[in-house]
Amino acid sequence: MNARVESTVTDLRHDWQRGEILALFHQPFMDLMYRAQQVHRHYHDANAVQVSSLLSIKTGRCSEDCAYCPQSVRHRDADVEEHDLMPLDEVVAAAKQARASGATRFCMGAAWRRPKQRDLEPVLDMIRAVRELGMETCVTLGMLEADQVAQLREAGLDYYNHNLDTSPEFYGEIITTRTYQDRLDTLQHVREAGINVCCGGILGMGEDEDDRAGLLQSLANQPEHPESVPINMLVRVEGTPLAAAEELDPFEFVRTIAVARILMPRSQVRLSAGREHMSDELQALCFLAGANSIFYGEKLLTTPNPAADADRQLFARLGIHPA
Ligand code: SAM
Ligand code: DTB
Ligand code: SF4
Repeated sequence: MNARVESTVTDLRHDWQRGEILALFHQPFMDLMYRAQQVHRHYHDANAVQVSSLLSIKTGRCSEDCAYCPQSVRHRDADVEEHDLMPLDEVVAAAKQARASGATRFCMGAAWRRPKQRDLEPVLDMIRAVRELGMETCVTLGMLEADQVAQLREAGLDYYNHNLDTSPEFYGEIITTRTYQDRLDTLQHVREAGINVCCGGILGMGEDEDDRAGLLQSLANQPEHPESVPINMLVRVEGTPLAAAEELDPFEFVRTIAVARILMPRSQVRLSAGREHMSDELQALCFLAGANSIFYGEKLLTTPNPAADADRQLFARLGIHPA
């Protein structure tokens, strides 16, 4: 590797300017993919993809108004099977099934704005039980105070997922019930407690390229790069305000993954929601751009995901091994 390439792949920067990020987006596709691959191969096994599995442990009736989400209490026309917090034995059974199908991390999501103490306690038991199965644990429970984060840490939580979703400028078009700063505050509590941060966003919500660059800028310029960066393609759910959002050019999606890889070289970049509507070829381009993690299993939280069998076949065809 020549000296110039070496210096561009080894920098871990937290001072990215919007213009620099846009310049990456505007490179010819082949040049961008080449650079992303160089960075990717410097830090990661290019043929390994981490697999996580998701379970919605509490579904629906959330008091936030996220325009993309079928679980908001405001989106009554969205058809989700609402349920209160699941019993521990059902969660453990789902985690065992996920482990048997090859998942190494089990992510539990709850449709809360912020958990109450009586909500949190049973979740702590779930974290302990899933860890005992030898799996990594991740939860996404909404906003948290520092003392709640301490309890999660005590229970042995590995990752906390809390997304910035989009750029600071576009955010107000999508959510009005909490601010960008609220999210940054929760992320700070999580990071300060030493829990790995899983933080990303959603594309295809009507944002423009400047917003996609702004999302990546906010992610990369945090004091530390999130260990895991989920990039979701909007799942357009009937009954939500974004049900008829215009489809994003798939190459823009791939470009965003490539730029995320360049900005956050060490992070796991997850090709997250939206794979159900992606061809195998598009997913392969996402892996080539530097995505190295997926959600495995036929359901995300409330919407479908490709069957584990289909993913195993895709991995086999691409010579990818699960990590
Ligand atoms: N209530 C918690 C929160 O918002 O932090 C946790 C659960 S919430 C459903 C987790 C993430 O799922 C959201 O931050 C959002 O990025 C993603 N998400 C929700 N609905 C989606 C959709 N229709 N398409 C793509 N991603 C979605
Ligand atoms: C993330 O960024 N994507 C996942 C996970 N974190 C919790 C959730 C995707 C949800 C897609 C819509 C649904 O299934 O309800
Ligand atoms: Fe609630 Fe999370 Fe859905 Fe927003 S994304 S409405 S916070 S469950």
